[in-house]
Amino acid sequence: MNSNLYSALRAAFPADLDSTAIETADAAQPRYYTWRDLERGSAMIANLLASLELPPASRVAVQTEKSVEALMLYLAVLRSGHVFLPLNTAYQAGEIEYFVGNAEPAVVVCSEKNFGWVSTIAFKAGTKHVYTLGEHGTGTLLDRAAFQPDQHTPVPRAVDDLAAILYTSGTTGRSKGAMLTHGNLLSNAKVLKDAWAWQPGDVLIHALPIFHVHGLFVATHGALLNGSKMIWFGRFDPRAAIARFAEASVFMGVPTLYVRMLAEAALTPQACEHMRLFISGSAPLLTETFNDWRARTGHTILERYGMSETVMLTSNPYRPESARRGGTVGLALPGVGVRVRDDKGHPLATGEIGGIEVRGPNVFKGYWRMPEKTADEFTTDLWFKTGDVGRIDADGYVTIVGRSKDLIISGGYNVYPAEIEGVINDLPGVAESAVVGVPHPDFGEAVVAVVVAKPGAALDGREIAATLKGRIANFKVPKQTFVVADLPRNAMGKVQKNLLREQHKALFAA
Ligand code: MCA
Ligand code: AMP
Repeated sequence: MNSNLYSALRAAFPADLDSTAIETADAAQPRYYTWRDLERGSAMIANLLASLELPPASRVAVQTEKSVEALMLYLAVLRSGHVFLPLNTAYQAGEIEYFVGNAEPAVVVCSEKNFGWVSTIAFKAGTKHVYTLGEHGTGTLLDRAAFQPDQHTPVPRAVDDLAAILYTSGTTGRSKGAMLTHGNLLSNAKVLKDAWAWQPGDVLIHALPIFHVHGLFVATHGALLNGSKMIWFGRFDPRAAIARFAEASVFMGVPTLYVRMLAEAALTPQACEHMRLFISGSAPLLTETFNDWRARTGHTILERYGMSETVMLTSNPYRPESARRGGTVGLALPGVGVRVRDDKGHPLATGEIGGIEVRGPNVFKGYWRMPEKTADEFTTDLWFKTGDVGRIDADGYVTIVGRSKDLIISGGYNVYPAEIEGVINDLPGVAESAVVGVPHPDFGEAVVAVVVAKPGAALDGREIAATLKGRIANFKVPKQTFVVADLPRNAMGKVQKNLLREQHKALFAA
């Protein structure tokens, strides 16, 4: 049986292939892509990939601006049976060097402006093919694909075959590539189609980046598997998004998007009249935002919970709307097991707080070329340890109360303090550092660094941040950097990050 995810998505395309699948929203002149365009465009790229005669399951690493053509490239990689490796556009050379070195992609696709440095890194790592893809469909990828036939039969794939690798840092150290299979992605997309009651005529406003689970899988699979049109924003603009609510029915966002839309006077019940469903995830939605949204629009945001390793694992109910509980991430999705255990692996009673664990067809296959790390993250009875801490109440609602992993989530992007501390500690004159997350009215949490200078060295917080900008993705750069005489430590000598968080908690108070 062919379990290629593309085949399942293709089977859901509407009968009228000349109807609009995607309308772009941020340029003055919208562009319209039909379902046939998606089918033909992805076929041509898939044929280009086939012409390269790559070994099966080759990695195709992609760091490009958001565009419909970039989505076609994703679909083409699925069709061709290779493995899609999306990379955040904010990543700098050092980060890309690590991902490319680790994943050894056969093909790298980058934006035209980055071709010089990305191709240098890729060729050094042994990649044979580097193409460019610009925001408006320019670049060598489509130039070459233009000569390819526009018919392509998806390569048969088994449920367990890899479809994508998503890099995520997990608990410690360098990023690990979470290997997701065609079966993981399709089972989750089908479960969400039912759970969120996707229906004929639904239109999705797509305003998230397409290099992470939320925008790439949850949003696009949802629309494609329902044959639903997408209104496609390359960049999120709160006012422009609200202006399109009148033609749409579903919106998905990280909490920051909701906070930014709440600041717009145009957000009224009338503006939302046509909308059916607002979904939030990737970071905790403050109860305040949940309540404000209901008061302003009459709609109750449906919050769900997911991870790169597990796609979606819980969701608040679709119906009745009154069953969507603010501050909770809802119930385990059908077919997904969610449990809470203490740190010795003992089961906990209802309502008790412990580590959240998950199993099901959504759970990834393991970390790319890291069998020991993979084994560490699973229990002996093969449940995946999420690193999130929470409780499950008597009705099955899951509440996340914290994280055992040292992770900051800023505007929906994950930042691992250990990684930032490592980069800061390597700067001249730095003795040591501690990186923490503190509340931020826009990003939810903001990255703050506290740095100790070596004896005799003079350091400046702003200069440190400026240096970091060239080395790590912008969203990881501390919004504030303090230089201090020493870090607070406990009797064991461990840095007391809780004291730093407490000390700086009002830094960005609204
Ligand atoms: C941009 N900046 C940020 C962030 N985004 N800083 C911290 N956190 C961020 N998330 C930087 C910019 O580089 C800039 O720096 C400054 O902050 C202000 O930028 P601004 O123009 O406000 O940013 P923006 O371009 O409007 O982007 C904000 C954003 C974006 C729209 C909220 O971050 C975003 O699209 N977030 C969504 C992320 C996402 O899709 N996550 C899903 C992960 P400077 O001024 O120095 O240049 S998937 C996942 O988590 C799981 C599986 C799940 O459950 O979904
Ligand atoms: P990622 O590594 O990008 O897959 O991020 C996964 C992490 O995001 C999870 O382990 C959670 O800590 C967090 N997360 C996702 N959705 C939610 C949510 N609705 N509420 C709180 N945290 C969330």
